[in-house]
Amino acid sequence: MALLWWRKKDEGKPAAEKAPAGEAQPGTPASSRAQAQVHTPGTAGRLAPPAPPGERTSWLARLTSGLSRTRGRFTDQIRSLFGEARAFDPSVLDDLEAILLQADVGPRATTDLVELLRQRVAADPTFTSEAAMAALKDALRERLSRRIGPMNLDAVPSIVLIVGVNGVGKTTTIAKMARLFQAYGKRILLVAGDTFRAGAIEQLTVWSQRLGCEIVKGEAGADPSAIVFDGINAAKARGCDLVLMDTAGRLHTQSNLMDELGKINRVIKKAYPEAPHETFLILDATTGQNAINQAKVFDEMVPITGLVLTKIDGTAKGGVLVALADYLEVPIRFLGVGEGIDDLDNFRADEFVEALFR
Ligand SMILES: Nc1nc2c(ncn2[C@@H]2O[C@H](COP(=O)(O)OP(=O)(O)OP(=O)(O)O)[C@@H](O)[C@H]2O)c(=O)[nH]1
Ligand SMILES: [Mg+2]
Repeated sequence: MALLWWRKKDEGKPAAEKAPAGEAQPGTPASSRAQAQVHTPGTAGRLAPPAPPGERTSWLARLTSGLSRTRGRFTDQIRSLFGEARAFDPSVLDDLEAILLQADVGPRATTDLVELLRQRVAADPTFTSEAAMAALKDALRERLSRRIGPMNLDAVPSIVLIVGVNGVGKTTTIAKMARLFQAYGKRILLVAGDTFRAGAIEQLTVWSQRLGCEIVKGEAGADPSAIVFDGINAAKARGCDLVLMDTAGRLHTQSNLMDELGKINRVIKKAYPEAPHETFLILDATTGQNAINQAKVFDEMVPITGLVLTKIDGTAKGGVLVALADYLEVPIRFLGVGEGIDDLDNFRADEFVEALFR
């Protein structure tokens, strides 16, 4: 189900052709500078290998469970408001408006959705509550799927820069993404670009050991631009498929740290003009609509190409995805629904709506 664009590329490819994580490619040159900083972990403490993509069936269950708070406040309230299999009563639309706003769906989508139902019931006196529910689901699905297209991750190596404010789940998301891509036989390199927060390098190093993937890191307090530069060269030299770059958390109001992000982006481009292939802004779903502001400010420093919503499991306001899809030009790419290594997958609008209305 996940990562369809890569599965396509890999179809028919014998397993032996896929580079196993943590094993040097024969005959690949390695710059001495990069080599000095690349760490290939041993096998101690490693996670069990990820389930092959076709067998990763538990995601819908995880998503459904992750959305339980939102379902309790949003879906269940709408269901009881609409009632069952009887003529739709337009007088409930004011209450529907309040429920949508409380779930952080945002004013634009709220107005549109309420208006849609108002028109449908006006045009059809036999319009039922069941039909209203179906219309609501269709409209949500349509709004959420507007900007979804393939990710730009065909290049080898592909560089993904991960940015966001403090504590939103950047580093954990990198580990989960690495795990997801490893299931497709991809060789991953992590770059410890957060040299600012004490313990950040160690945190990513532990993940690299558990995942069994390589990591490029420097000293605490070092210039993160130098680390990302080394990371790109190491990935090229070692034939890695995907580079996931961690960065320090920064408030969008801290102009010096935001400027640093601009510099990181420029240095990446110097080492690899087509990179970063994707820049994902990690957003904590519990932040609500402030996420829209964060996205706008980050985008001024580094062009954001996709969003990752974490901590879906911690909010009753999962409707914020609809607001993000409405107000931002970039697609939602991944959802995080828990702290576990397998609690992340691609965002798919139909699946999300299905899980929301279970
Ligand atoms: N419940 C839940 N917790 C999450 C999720 N994603 C991350 N977390 C937790 O959020 C906390 C912060 O995660 P980190 O990955 O360290 O966040 P960060 O953005 O890298 O933090 P800084 O580097 O300090 O800016 C950790 O306790 C994670 O386990 C999620 O989807 N659901
Ligand atoms: Mg971090």
